Amino acid sequence: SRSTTELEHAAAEFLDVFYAENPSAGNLTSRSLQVRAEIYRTGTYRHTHAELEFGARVAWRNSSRCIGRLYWRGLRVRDRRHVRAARDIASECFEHLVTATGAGRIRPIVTVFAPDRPGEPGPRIWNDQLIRYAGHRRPDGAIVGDPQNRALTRMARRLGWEGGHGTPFDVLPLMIEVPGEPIRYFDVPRAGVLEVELTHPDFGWFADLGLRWHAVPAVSDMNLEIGGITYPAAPFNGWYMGTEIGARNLGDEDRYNLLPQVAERLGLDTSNEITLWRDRALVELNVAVLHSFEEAGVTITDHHTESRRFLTHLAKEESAGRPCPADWSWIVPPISGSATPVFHRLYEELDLRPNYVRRPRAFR
Ligand code: HEM
Ligand code: NRG
Repeated sequence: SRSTTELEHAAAEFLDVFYAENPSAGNLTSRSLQVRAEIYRTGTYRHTHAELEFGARVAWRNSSRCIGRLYWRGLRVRDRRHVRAARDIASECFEHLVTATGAGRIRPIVTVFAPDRPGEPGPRIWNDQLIRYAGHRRPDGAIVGDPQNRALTRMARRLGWEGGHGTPFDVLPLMIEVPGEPIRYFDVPRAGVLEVELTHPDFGWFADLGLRWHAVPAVSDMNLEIGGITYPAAPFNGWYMGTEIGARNLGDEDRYNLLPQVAERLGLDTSNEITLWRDRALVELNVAVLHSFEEAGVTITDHHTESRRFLTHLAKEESAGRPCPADWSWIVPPISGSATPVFHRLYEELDLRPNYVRRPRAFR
């Protein structure tokens, strides 16, 4: 059938890359024949552990929106394809968080659960990250918490979740769908959620804002695609770049929207744009994030360092004779873009495989 032919092509293309980059792995021809036979017989094929590990790493290498790719070879791959029950998937996700957190020395990890097979979809995690803060709607219509997670919060409530204390930083439960079963939710144990309380090196009042953020960003709503096989549950994490928290999560108007409050505490004139109060508040928020993570001994990177590392990565990929696709609009940091070297050049835009591919939201 057409889809079998497409799978054969995608598998062949992946195996070519795998054997080209792993000369000691053995013989391309015999593995290719074996895979083709397996596809004829079963409509799919099973990656070896080495193929899965390499595929997950190259998927990171090919993630054109990621500035953090210099260390792609260091990704730790947890092969959990055999784990099927929702409760066990949840436990593995929690163990992923604990291991990745490493008491603050964060390690990049991906946990790979069962792939989609013909007539037998794999499991799905509904949360877009393993750790997400609830967005509660107050009676007066205001949102307490992260407005971005309103729909996810509603979803959790609909499933029967009664947790949360109505604070701005209530961690949502993990929602897991195993095909053929109703979706279930599982509270994330405290041990899996390291958080950093935000203080500012120069302003004592900053702590009174009561801000915090979690240490580990663990993206869980992207399909890992390797050689034509789709792994719908493959949560991955690295560490944060400060701007993700300080500029976007805390600063965006449709997120925590903190610029007006911070500007007011700084004593800035917010009645006139030419005072650049937004920009000054943004910088101080970002100083607070980097300072607080550093003090707490939690791995984080700043956008200047990370931009330079990314250019090192580009140079390394070039000398390896590989294209390195990058999306300028995601690579350039959301503050001080032109003060970083990644701003001053253009990039190849290619949609390569293996890759992590965002899947459309299943709920609203
Ligand atoms: C996106 C940094 C590790 C895959 C991003 C973004 C940043 C970033 C700043 C843009 C996010 C945004 O604007 O919302 C880093 C850093 C890492 C790291 C500092 C430290 C090790 C990883 C790992 C993977 C990965 C381990 C996968 C194995 C991706 C993908 C995106 C992305 C797929 C695009 C996400 C999307 O489309 O929403 N990364 N990253 N990154 N990163 Fe990384
Ligand atoms: N901006 C999102 C996280 C997206 C991915 N960023 C990373 N990935 N650093 C946020 O939560 O702010 N990573 O795998 O490290």
